[in-house]
Amino acid sequence: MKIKLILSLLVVALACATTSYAKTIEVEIFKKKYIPAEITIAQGDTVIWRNIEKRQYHNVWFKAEILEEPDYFFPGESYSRTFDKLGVHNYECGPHPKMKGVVTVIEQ
Ligand SMILES: [Cu+2]
Repeated sequence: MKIKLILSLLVVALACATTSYAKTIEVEIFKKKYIPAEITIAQGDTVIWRNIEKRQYHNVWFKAEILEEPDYFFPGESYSRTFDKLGVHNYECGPHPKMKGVVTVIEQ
């Protein structure tokens, strides 16, 4: 009985040690800048962009991948995307094309 319990605990411990969990990475938007503008994440991670401006709206537009411009989001609001495709994903802000960012997705 005791050995069975110890064995099952070992199995659980091993499973925890070998599983890598997807993370959520935060990018702030302030004074018409993505902060940080360049991030590197692992496949399956999610990026959440938080608008912390006083009154300016923005969006996050992966122009090469998504043809239609996404909705704007306002101070206090956020936008998120989960990345499954490896590689370099460039984005910009629709209403402020000088605002640019890069999400590089690497293998876990
Ligand atoms: Cu903007």
